Amino acid sequence: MTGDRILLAMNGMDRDLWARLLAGKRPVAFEPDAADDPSIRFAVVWKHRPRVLEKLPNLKVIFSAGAGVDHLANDPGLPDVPIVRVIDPNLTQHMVDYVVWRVTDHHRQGMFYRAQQAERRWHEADQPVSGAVSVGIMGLGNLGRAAARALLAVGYKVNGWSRSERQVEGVTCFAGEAGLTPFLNATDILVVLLPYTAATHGIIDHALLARLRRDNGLGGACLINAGRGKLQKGADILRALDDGTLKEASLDVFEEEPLPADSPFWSHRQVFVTPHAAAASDPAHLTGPMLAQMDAFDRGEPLRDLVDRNAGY
Ligand code: NDP
Ligand code: OXD
Repeated sequence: MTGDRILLAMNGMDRDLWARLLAGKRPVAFEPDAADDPSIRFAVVWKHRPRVLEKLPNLKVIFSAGAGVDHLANDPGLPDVPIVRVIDPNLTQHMVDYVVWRVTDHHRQGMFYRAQQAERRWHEADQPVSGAVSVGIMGLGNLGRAAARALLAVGYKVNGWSRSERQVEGVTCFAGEAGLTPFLNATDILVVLLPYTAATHGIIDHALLARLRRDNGLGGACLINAGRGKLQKGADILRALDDGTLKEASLDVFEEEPLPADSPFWSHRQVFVTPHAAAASDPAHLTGPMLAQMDAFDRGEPLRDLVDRNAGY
């Protein structure tokens, strides 16, 4: 136990549970009680109130309580200290489970069969085998690579797209602006696992969706977005669904969350909605590694899972 306190500045997460799990090892303080507390060297944050961290005179490291760090961009006074983000096997496995579930559901015509069951209709749809379906993953990071490995194990062909050139065994990799069109042209089911940055804002628009492969054994192209809502233009997705550019979509994230009650996505028969639930941060799995990183930092060892502030992820 050290004399330092960890600041918990969280909105939309159960900070009391986080505090209970951290407090046995290091004392915690809550924002706003600890506004300019010199004993605070570490802050664990999720959608924190802007300008609270800049008041901490001895802050050394910010820990994002999630894998995505776009929530930090809302703070114009973010101190210039290292930012550690979540890379956690439990969260990764949840995302892999979600992606495999949604890909196999679109592939095996889940929406068609659920609608048919409601009408008590007995008709067998054409069904390509997984090896005849290409899944394209936008974002070949920690989550995208894990999802790719699982999809390959099921039997799908897998394409991947990233900012820099990547090599992932079994995956046909594309990179950058030049790689985007060939990546999309070779993809039947698009899985979006990108971070939200200035460069990815609104990237999932009608023009991008129009480049997916529609002439396939599935009867059209499908979209799965579990990255961030602001990666997509919702109105373009609706237009793409209505004009046949897209066959179906599974959306876990939305431009506005919670999804407003009057959003057309709720009742669209080609859309499957989940409430940003693909892979939640579980403090029971995350606090141990965070505390271990704090101990390592105190011993002068390098931090892991650091955010590149220039790239924004
Ligand atoms: P990583 O940082 O490990 O990977 C990000 C990937 O996206 C990298 O491959 C990166 O390319 C690529 N990328 C970033 N910017 C661009 C760009 N402009 N053009 C092309 N590729 C780009 O992130 P994770 O895999 O850990 O997480 C991805 C996102 O998933 C998170 O940022 C978060 O938004 C979301 N998420 C959603 C959850 C949910 O419940 N819905 C839960 C957890 C995370 P390169 O390899 O070249 O760096
Ligand atoms: C995350 C999330 O970024 O839950 O971890 O969205």
